[in-house]
Amino acid sequence: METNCIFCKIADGEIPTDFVYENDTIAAFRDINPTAPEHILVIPKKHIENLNELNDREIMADLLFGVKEVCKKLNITDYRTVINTGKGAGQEVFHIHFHIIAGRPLKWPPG
Ligand code: DGP
Repeated sequence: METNCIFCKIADGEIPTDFVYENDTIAAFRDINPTAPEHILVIPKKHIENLNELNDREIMADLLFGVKEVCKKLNITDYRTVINTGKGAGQEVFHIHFHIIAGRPLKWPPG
C-alpha cells in the first residue's frame, strides 16, 4: 500500500468503489472518465508502478485472466486492452492497470 496512490486506496476500500470483479489479488472497477460505454480498469491489489516494474509472473497472469473474467461477467466479446506505461505514453496513475474499452466500434490503428 502506497499512501499517496489513489488505486491503492481503491483496492484497500479506503475510497469506496463498486468493483465489477474482485478476487484475492486483483480488482476491477469502472473508469471515472470513460472513453467508451464500457471502460473498466483492472488493477493488482499490490502496488506496482507500471509494466516496467512488474516482474511477478503470477500477478501478470492474474491481471490478464482478470481481464477475461471481467469481459465474461459483463458479456463483453469485442474489446480493446491498453496498458499505458510511462508519462510519455499517457500514464497518469502510477499503479499498473489494464484498460478494457468496449461498447462502441473501435478503429485500428487508433485515431
Ligand atoms: P492512465 O492514463 O493509463 O494512467 O489511466 C488512468 C485512468 O484512471 C484514467 O482513465 C482515469 C482513471 N481514474 C483516475 N482516478 C480515478 C479514480 O479515482 N477512480 C476511478 N474509477 N478512475 C480513476
